[in-house]
Amino acid sequence: MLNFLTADPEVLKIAKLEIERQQTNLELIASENFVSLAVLSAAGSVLTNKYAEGYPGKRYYGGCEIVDMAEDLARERLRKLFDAEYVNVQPHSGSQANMAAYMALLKPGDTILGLSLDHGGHLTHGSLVNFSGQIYRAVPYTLNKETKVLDYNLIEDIAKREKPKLIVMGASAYSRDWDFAKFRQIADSVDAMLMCDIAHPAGLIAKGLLSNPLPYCDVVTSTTHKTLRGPRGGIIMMGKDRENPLGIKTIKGDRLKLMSEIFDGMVMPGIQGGPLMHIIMAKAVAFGEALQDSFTGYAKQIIKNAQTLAGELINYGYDIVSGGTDNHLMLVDLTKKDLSGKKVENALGAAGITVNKNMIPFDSKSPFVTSGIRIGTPAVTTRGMKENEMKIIASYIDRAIRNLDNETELISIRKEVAELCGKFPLYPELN
Ligand code: DSN
Repeated sequence: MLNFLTADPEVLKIAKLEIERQQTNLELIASENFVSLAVLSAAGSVLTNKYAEGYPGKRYYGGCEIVDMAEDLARERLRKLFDAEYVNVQPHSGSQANMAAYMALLKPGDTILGLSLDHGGHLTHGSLVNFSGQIYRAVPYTLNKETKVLDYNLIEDIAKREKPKLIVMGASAYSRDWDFAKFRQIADSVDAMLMCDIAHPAGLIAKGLLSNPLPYCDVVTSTTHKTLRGPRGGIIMMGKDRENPLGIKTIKGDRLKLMSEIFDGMVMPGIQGGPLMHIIMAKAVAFGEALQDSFTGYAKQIIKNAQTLAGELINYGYDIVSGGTDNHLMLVDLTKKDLSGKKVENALGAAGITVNKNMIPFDSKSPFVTSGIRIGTPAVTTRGMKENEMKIIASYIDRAIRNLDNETELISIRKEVAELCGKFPLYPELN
């Protein structure tokens, strides 16, 4: 693939450096993964050349017969993967999927309830620095102060007091499973619509390893590039058998058509123009991969790895928020160690271990400093690493944190990290 970049040495150099960085570092950012060469090829294909505003069979441009096949294939595979009734594969990102969902269901000024950003929520779940907190009246819910897990009584109290039009579930840094039925009950008790953003655990939910929100939600959004291991992008889905959330009376069979028109129309022309057809084809490839039985083994291993890593870190004396993990990630609370996430992120970076600093619930430090780091296992699991490697990684993390200011020790860990990575080759075809 890089052969084609030889005419542009400046870009070739950047591409080579990034391949090398990915190959030689331990990628523990919970929202990242390594796509297959097939996904990479589709994302780099000639479909990037095609304008295709509209939807299959109903485009504003000629010459869309072939890209229609790509989008139909992506839609069909995604429907199958989540047993969904309605899907839209055009959102360029998770944020745009969320924006389209909100704009389809809400009016400016309506109240939304979402998990607070500093308790693991996402910017688009009502943060004041994001459109979601500026266009809508956003009220946050938080985790329980003692247990650091979702507190359904608290959420119910907030919902009863604030009467939201939409309750948003989902998180970017929460390691426990969700009781979606309980949320539905809360939403019904205040006549609210219910949405879930499954960007992080989508691949685990698709394989039945975590609770599935589709039967309970009016709409479900996701990205495609985290545990789902596809290209960067967003999707919107609706499960089967729910009434339409806007309460418009339909006879059975019309619901899909109506909601498709509402959500499809809000994605394009509502907030987007031409879809990224190369990315949609790459999504089709990734959904095809996720449908295979082997993906179940991969998804199971992500969770086993996260649980092993969390257990090891606890043994080394670290606090894991909520005491452990049910999914692909964990939040390490550094308060007891009197360290900031920023300092630890930098030290681990110097040791060849990539993580991100992250607020912990009730954090006293700013988002630029933080009292925690977030660690995830999807990418290292893709490399083939298992429980044994998680134990080694935990020991590296502990050593690096105990030697934050010892450059020689950090460089020595970095060498060991590169050796470990060398045993689990990544993209050797690109060398
Ligand atoms: N930036 C993503 C994450 O890291 O979780 C969410 O958008």
